Amino acid sequence: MKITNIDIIPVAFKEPPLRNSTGVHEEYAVRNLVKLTSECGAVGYGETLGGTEVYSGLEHFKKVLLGQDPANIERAKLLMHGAAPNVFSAYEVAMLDLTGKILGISVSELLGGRVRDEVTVSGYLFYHYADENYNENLSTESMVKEAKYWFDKHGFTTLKVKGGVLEPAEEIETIRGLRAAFPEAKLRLDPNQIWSLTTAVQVGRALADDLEYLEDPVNGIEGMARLRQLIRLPLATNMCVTEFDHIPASVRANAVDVILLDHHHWGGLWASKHLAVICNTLGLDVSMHSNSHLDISMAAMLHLAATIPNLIYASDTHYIWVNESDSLLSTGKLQIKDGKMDVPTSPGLGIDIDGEKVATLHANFEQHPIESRDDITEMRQRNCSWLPIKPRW
Ligand code: GKR
Ligand code: MG
Repeated sequence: MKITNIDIIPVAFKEPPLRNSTGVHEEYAVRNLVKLTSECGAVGYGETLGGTEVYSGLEHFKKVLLGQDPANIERAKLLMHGAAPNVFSAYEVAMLDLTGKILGISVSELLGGRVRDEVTVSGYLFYHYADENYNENLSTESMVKEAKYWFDKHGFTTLKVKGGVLEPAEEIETIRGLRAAFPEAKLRLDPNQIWSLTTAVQVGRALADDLEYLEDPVNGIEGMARLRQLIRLPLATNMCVTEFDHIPASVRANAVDVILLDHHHWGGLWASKHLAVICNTLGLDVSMHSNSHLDISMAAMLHLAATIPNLIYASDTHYIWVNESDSLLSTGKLQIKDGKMDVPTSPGLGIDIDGEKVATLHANFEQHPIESRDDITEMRQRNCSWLPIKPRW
């Protein structure tokens, strides 16, 4: 088995103007797709972050992977020494997809087998401005209303609010509104490190009985460690522990309870599985992080989640914000029912990529060749006095 051709395909898809503590999402989100072809004509896909830096990294490592065996991930990792984790992960997913298709087994089977056939996902709620599909949602009232819409559509049992957008007192009200509207739901709040320690203590104490965990309320391992001594809510992170080298310091400082896996950022599916084992050994919990993504990443996330026994939390995904018309799949978007997604079972990632849809999203990219995501500049188009102040409150 040999990789005989590699295509790197930048794509762009529409997103609503979702708010976060940094600013607002641009009209288009970008991703880089990897398409590997083997000597027998089989094809495997990977997906990773968009932007020119990642694109150049993917292009750079083409030459070392051409002619290699897609089943030999460890060898590829050595040959790609120095590759950014988000570059390696795209190749790794594509190699697993390709190998699975050639062998007739799924990626989750290649990763050791499924411990679950469906994955619980959280309903990822954002405050946002209005666009052609959504009314403005910048208050507790509109957030609860929109949560009801998503709940009716997908039956989520866990809701995550992207916070750090409104005054902290208003975000406390939002969580209380969601708690009243969804008494059974598990709730999370993630203000992306925008609060001071004092604010985080106030919010953490006010919501002590309402949240399953508080995600990245304050900056850094030290900040999280100090906060952890002052509130009783579990603390989760995808911002202060983002590399294997961060784990010892965070454990010594007793900084976090939950580390969010993300195969794009941690260097692939296998690396994420290793992280889950390390967390288990250290008595830490794992959950799954998400950023704007398309169907290939969704499928990879499902296969990964299916193989991690200690992944007891619902996995985050931005997938609900992808328009049906932007799905890359011939069958349309993967479904979320009762807050769960089926893990695809056919060979490889188990999804059927429609080449014409890929071409359409690539054409979108050519019209909107975004070099790197910039929520701050986008926010300044709406509010020229906006500055990326941290902490803001
Ligand atoms: O999409 O605005 C966003 C999120 O804030 C994303 O960029 C984060 O990476 O959702 C993510 C998180 O911090 O959990
Ligand atoms: Mg987060």
